[in-house]
Order: sequence, then structure tokens, then C-alpha cells
Amino acid sequence: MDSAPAPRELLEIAIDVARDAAATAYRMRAEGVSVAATKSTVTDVVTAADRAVERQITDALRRLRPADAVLGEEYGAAELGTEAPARVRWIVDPIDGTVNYLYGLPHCGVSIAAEVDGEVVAGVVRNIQTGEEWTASVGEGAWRDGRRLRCSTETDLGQALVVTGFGYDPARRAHQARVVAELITQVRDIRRLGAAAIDLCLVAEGRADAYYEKGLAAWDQAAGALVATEAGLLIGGLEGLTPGPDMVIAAPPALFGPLHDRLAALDASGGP
Ligand code: LIP
Repeated sequence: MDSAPAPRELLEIAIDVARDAAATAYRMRAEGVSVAATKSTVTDVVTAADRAVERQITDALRRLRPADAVLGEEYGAAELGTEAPARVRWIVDPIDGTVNYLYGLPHCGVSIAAEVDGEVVAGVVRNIQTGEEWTASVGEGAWRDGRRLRCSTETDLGQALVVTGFGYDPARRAHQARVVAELITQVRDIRRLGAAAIDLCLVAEGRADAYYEKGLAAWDQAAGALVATEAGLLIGGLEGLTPGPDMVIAAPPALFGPLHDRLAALDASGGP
């Protein structure tokens, strides 16, 4: 079996590809975007830019790493090469925060993670509008624009600024809103920003204290979760489960337990 590339080498590729992708998304936004189609519900939209940017990313990865695999939000899974199952898989969200992108809200980004033998070892999240860029490679820390990131040192959940999100299905939103209605009385405040990849990066650098959300796909959280982990956050699901569609919690070690227990008590991973 070929030796896998170093996380640093994969990160360099992810950064270059993400920068070009963000530039395309920025240009297409300036030219005007509209809803091209809807997915799970009428509010789960995709624009022509989501599709064009994902094709651009996949084509670039095929050129640079023809033997790898890709999992993207819009076009799903693809083996770039014809050889044996790939050791490296790229997990791509071309535009995370598509509704924000559609409305011109500056909280949307390109997210690219590199996974080797099933473990995410490198990731980049680039804000399309602001150009902020968060990066991480396993064991080498999390960075934003050359500054090493450290998460919040808050130890009191009652003083914590917590970021979360809602799905596109009205019934799920109703359940998530009930959880927020309770939790908001037990924390400093809640923020709903609208792009999990960037939300995780903001918590990684202490611009909020903790994050949780039900319903995330791998492409929403893969790169952001590595940035968060490398900045000192604990990432997990409820009841010892791995972070996934049921629940993703990201919090500093002192807050993870208290937040986990509140969310478990509120059945936050329950409902539709
Ligand atoms: C979005 C997530 C966000 C979530 C939204 C949506 P998309 O991803 O990043 O955290 O609250 O419902 O899933 O659809 O913009 O790629």
C-alpha cells in the first residue's frame, strides 16, 4: 500500500483549492445569484454557484491527486481514480451557509477536509465574503491568518455564549426551537449564525464559547471540527456517540460535560 501524504502536504493543497473556489463564489455572488433548485425542503436551496464551485474543487483535486476520492454536498461521493479504493478522501462543502450566501450575509464559506484511512488529518474553512481563513492539520494546531488559535477558557455554562443551528424540516425546527427555548435561560446567550463550518471555527478561536447542532452532514463539520479540536475543544455526540447527524457538540473541556448533560436532559438529539 502506498504511503499516505503528510497532513501538511494535503493541507497546502486544500488551501490553494479553497482560495480559488472562494474567489469563484465571491465573483458569482457579485454577478448575482438565485435559487437553482431546492433539496430536502422548499427552504433547503442550492444555487448555481454551489454546483459550479463544487465542480471546480473536484476538477482541481482530480488534477492534483488523481487517485483520491471526493465526497461533496452537491454531487455526493466519487472515486477520482480507477485504482484500488483511495486512501485519501476529500470532504467538500462548496458553500456552507448557502442561505446566507443567497442573501449576501457575510457568514458563508468553502470547507475542504482531507481524510486518510477514515481519519480527518487536514482542513481549511475560508469565509467567501471576509476572506478569513481557518486551517488545521492533525497535531500541528489550528490557525487563522498566521495566528495560532486557542478556544475559550470559560468554565461556567451560565456565562457561555452558545452557537447553534436549525435544520430545514419544520418539524425538526420545532423540536430544536423547544430545546433553545429552555437552554437560553441557562446560558449567557444563543447565537444562530447559519454556517456550521464557520461556527465551529469561531468557537475554536473563542469568538463564542461552545457550539452544538443536530442534523449536520460530514461536509458541514469535517474541516471545522478539526480546527476546533486542534484549538483545544472537545468534540462529541450525546451519550458517548461520535459527532454526527444526531448531534455535534464542541466545547472547552470544562463546559463539555455541563452542556452535554443539559442537551441530553432536553432530548436535543431527539425529535424528527
Ligand atoms: C447549513 C449548516 C448550518 C445549518 C443549516 C445548513 P448548508 O448548511 O451549515 O449549520 O444550521 O441548516 O444545514 O445547507 O448551508 O450547506
